[in-house]
Amino acid sequence: MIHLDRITLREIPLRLREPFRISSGVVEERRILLLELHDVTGATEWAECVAGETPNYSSETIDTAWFAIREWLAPRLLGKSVASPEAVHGILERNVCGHNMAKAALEMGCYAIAARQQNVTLSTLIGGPRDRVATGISIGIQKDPQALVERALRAVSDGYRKIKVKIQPGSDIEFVRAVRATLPSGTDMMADANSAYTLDDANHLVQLDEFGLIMVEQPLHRDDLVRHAELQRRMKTSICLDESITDVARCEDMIALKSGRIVNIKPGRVGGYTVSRRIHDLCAQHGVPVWCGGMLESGVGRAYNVALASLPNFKLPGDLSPSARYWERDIVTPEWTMDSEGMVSVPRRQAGIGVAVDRDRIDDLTVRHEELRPGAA
Ligand code: OSB
Ligand code: MG
Repeated sequence: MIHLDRITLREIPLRLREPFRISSGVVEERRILLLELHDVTGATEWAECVAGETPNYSSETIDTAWFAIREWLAPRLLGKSVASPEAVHGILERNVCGHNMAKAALEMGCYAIAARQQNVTLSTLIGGPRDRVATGISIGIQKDPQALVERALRAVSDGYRKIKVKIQPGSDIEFVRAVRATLPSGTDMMADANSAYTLDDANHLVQLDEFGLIMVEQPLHRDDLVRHAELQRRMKTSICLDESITDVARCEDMIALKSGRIVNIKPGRVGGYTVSRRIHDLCAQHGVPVWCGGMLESGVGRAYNVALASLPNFKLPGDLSPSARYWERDIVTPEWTMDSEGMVSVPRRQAGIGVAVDRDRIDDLTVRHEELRPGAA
């Protein structure tokens, strides 16, 4: 039983160690939205809303998420008894379109509260058997191929098991060619376009086939499942969908239409763990591998992604880089680390999200704060 009596929202700025550029924009400083959920039993847990600063990846931003949580979503949970975290998705979904990242933050927070109550870690609660998860890196668009090559070589020597490079028109074929020519042969590589192309670019994109990429992620617009299917027919390289897969039905459509062969699951994008697990199971039934994407989360959001990636059909390395790849200092203890084999350990000792959150540091960093209580909205 989950019965929340208080949810605290906070915004903290966290500067990235290096700017992260994708085809639709660049981020230098993340505005991290943290939630602290308080249950009447005394259980508390932290969650993170992964919405960005601007609506370039999805229509949500930290500010729309804050509003949606306060006005529409948190009031459905505060002061109410909910039988299990599995029930939360339906409660938040009813008559509220979209706002998946806002919904996910609350919903996943409820899973963590349930884990606390049962004195288990998140991964145990959701049935993830793995003790370590394989990790890849997502490298932003660089100024020239040489800069990208240097960055990718460093990542391989750090131990990353998959090298993903961001591409856009003008920074694509020659960039990938340079990296492929330099990395040890057999290194798993992929490219992510974040919807930068149209079907008119099909002949151009087919040039990627010569590099043996394990996949090309989201080449076309998020709504273009039919056009992705046409592109997939023309390309040897497997298409992986990210932005397009916002719920189970979109994933069923991808499979039926053959719009792609691999799915990037980001729990924030699909509204939380319940839908993530359904997509995971659906893909498993159809032999479609999935992997866990990232949204430049702090160590709090990372905990949820790592636990999710401990499920068995997460067959490919996730964008689950350790804390030091993003931040001078993370907000959790211990910080997330990766071993020389490119593996991140799934926490098994501490109940809930499995890492301690540095409250004093968060207090120092907080630039915006709001307490939500039952009946207040
Ligand atoms: O498309 O996967 C993406 C970051 C922000 C928005 C979209 C994406 C990304 C990443 C970052 O690739 C992955 C990470 O968190 O390391
Ligand atoms: Mg992506």
